[in-house]
Amino acid sequence: MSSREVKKLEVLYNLVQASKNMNRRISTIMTVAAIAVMGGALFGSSFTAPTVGGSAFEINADPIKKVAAMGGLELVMPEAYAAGPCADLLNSGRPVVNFDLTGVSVELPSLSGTYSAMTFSETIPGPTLRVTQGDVVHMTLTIPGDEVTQHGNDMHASQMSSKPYMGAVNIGETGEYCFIAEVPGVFKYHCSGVNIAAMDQHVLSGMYGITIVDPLDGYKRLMVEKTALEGGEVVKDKQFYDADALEFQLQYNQLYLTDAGTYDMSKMMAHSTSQTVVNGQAFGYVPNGIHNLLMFGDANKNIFVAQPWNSMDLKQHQSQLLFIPTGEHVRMFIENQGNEPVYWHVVGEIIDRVVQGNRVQAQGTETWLLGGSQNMIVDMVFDEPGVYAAVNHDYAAIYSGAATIFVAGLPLDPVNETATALGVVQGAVDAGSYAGVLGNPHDAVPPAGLNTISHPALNVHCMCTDDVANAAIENGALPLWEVIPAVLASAQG
Ligand SMILES: [Cu+2]
Repeated sequence: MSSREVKKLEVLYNLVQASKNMNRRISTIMTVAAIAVMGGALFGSSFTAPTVGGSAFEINADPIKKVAAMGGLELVMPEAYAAGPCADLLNSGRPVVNFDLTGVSVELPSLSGTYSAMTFSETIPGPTLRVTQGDVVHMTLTIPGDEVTQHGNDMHASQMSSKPYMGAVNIGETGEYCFIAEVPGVFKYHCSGVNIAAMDQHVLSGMYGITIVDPLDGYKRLMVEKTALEGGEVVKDKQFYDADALEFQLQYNQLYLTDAGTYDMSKMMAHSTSQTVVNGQAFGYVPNGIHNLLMFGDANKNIFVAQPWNSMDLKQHQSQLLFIPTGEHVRMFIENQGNEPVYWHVVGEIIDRVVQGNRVQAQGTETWLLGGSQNMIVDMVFDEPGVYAAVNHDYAAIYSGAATIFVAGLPLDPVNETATALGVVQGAVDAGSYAGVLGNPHDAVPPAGLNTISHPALNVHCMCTDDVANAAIENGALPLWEVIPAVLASAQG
């Protein structure tokens, strides 16, 4: 970048600062953009498909054939959604939260090309529902007239008979049911297939999400074990953090795919995972070309071992990093949506607390196991600036996609130096993390709840359609793939 271009960016930045109080979103966009062009290089398109899986496997297909011949594992649930308890609950005087979903089959990208995805509302995972304990949830599921199959929705936050409420909704129709969210915690919801038949295909192709039920009296403050030196003696020095926290959501699942990108039931039966996905994407929270540029001035010089989603051309599917300040209470809502255990661990950190159903399950643990359809709320404080990887500590899962990178604090000296040189570092310093200039991926951030600390900015990242990405932009998330080339062009013009 020439000094003239740097000067232009300085002028741009000053303008941004002047208007900061008037328009925070624009300010953030410009600050983000200024940071992102510091390396002065153009972005290369470098989608690279790592080899994943591919090993031959042999199983006895006879049971599968029998299941298929039966038409699936169909329970006797002939009704579609009957008239449920909605009328009474909607007029009960409790707060009512509407949750409207559509069942839509779409093509979405994976590491091995595109695949036949099934979604709730064109995004994987489906939208997160967040309510307070005691609220009435009014769920509707609409199947558009041009959809290829029926769908259902089983919400684990409810306590009601699967028959008749969770049966299949016909194409072109809308089903509904209502329930009181009585138990706080994180709860899976998932397509129940066509009255259970093909439920595995629908869920493992993307039809899942979570409900967060906040405890009626809010979350608990966090205690973290520390020690201190007092008069030459090591003594306990417990640290306490307010219940308010910076929040993330991570959902784990597998893809079982044929070479043609369709669901492979025989691979599922053999537990032969094609890709391990976190929020619908394998390696979706790792560095991309922007971060390469910021670190080394070269978009194509990868700074992480696996960066399959580097290019700006990938838009909302470009991978993004998760940024957090050190010394802050971080709350993560984690669900195992899949078919394999999740041994949840953060490389370089200790899990300060595990909560399920608003009851503490563990404190000071290195790893916590989630079986299929199991959840937890993790409370952590990242002590030291640095780069941390949240993994499923099953090596097959790590190597097939379950590595999620958090950057705590402002630990990357090359980035800090260029930021300082351009005078745009303040956004990051104010936020205590690079989220102050690049934002956090919006699909990793749940809706705000009772004890939520807001993120300084969000960027657009999701395993979703362009329509969903555009809606996120409308809501203020930053389309980095548009912002950065635009300011690059401006700086060079
Ligand atoms: Cu479905």
